[in-house]
Amino acid sequence: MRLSFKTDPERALESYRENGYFIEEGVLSSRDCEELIKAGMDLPGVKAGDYRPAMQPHRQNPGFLKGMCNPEVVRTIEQLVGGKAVGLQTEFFYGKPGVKGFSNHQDNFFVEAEADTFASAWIALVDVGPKNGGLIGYPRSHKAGRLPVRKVAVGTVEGQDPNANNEESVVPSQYKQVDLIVPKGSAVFIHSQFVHGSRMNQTKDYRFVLLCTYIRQGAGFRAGRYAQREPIALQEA
Ligand SMILES: O=C(O)CCC(=O)C(=O)O
Repeated sequence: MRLSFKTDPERALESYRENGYFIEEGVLSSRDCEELIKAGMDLPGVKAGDYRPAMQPHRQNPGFLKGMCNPEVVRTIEQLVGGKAVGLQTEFFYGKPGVKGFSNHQDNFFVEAEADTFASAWIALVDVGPKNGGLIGYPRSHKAGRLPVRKVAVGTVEGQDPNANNEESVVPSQYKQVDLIVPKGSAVFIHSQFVHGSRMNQTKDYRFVLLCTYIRQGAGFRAGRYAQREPIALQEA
């Protein structure tokens, strides 16, 4: 049987602490996924033809908080950050066919929190794997501390987050890349220092994902000019 926070939270937490990430299946129902996709497709930006990920979409439609405040996600996140959590950011990814992925990065490069106070839940709203813009990760890389970055020559990519390809983490050679296979409705819990990126979507279908990030209540973080993070109370709208 697959390891799960639902049935064996201690071993699941151990696995997260060892690897820097954990895939929890069956977090959102198919209906929840469809509702979030519909909410994403109803945002004014995409209606005007802008397929860049929608940053903080809950500020336009509080319905996105249903994903962020999912009780199972919040319960798990509070184990990962070691106490009561607040949300910091929602981001809805369309993953338009052909769009280039994210360069390798540690989420904490952007957020500058204390390492163990900050974690993300990357929630797949469709099945996601290497062909359709899947995540790439480097198991145990969260133990390497804050890694240096180098500039990448790609710059802004149409249909992608404007900060996705400005720089990339320099990953020490002992960490080996793996592709994460994430069924629809599953959450990938990501440690603040876990190096990850994503592949190009080579299919004809959109790759819908809701990314939610969280921090231990009271811990420091960088608001950021683009994301403009501020604490979000974790009560369902
Ligand atoms: O969904 C993706 O393509 C990658 C997103 C990501 O890693 C991030 O926003 O931190």
